[in-house]
Amino acid sequence: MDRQEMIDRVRAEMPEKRWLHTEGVMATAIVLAERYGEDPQRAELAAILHDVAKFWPVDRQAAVIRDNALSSDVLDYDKELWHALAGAWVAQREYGVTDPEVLDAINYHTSGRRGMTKLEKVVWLADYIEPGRNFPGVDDIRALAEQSLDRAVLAGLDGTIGVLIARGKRIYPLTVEARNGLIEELS
Ligand code: DGI
Ligand code: FE
Ligand code: FE
Ligand code: FE
Repeated sequence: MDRQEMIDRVRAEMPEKRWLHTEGVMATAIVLAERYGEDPQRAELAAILHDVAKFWPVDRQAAVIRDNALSSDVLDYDKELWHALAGAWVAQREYGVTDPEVLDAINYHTSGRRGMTKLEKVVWLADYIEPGRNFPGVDDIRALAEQSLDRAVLAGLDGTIGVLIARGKRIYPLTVEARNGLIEELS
């Protein structure tokens, strides 16, 4: 499938507002990839597809996870986490993506995980700081992203975990592991 056909198909899966977010993630992922020595084309490919399942009914997201024996422990945690696993599966099965690192970048774009690859960090951070995001603190992380990929991802994880704690929600263990791993990498 060529790039434009993929873009047209993904765009049709979501409201226009979410497509604009995806375009922001694509552009930001390319910039970060160039800055930190990752392949911009692979970063863009993961970005195009990262939220492909975001607007599916949650039952359909859960069915993909359950029926294909993906990490089913995620079904015990917030539904916001599910579209990432469903998206990676769809990227492989319906969009013909074969690059395992691109598939992992989609799969872990919400939770993160310990020992994230550079490509995973680039996509995770691009999702967090693309120009359409405007939550408190995002400008500080945009500034950090110019200095250190690891420190910016760590700050983003701190932000997400802080919001989950403030809302009284549980934290998916891979997110805690992602944060612990980055602190170890940085020390
Ligand atoms: O799909 P997006 O909105 O672009 O962003 P995303 O895929 O990073 O989803 C982030 C949402 O997931 C964020 O609002 C917080 C929520 N969430 C719920 N539980 C967890 C979680 N995020 C992480 N990283 N870990 C969790 O345990
Ligand atoms: Fe997402
Ligand atoms: Fe995210
Ligand atoms: Fe996103």
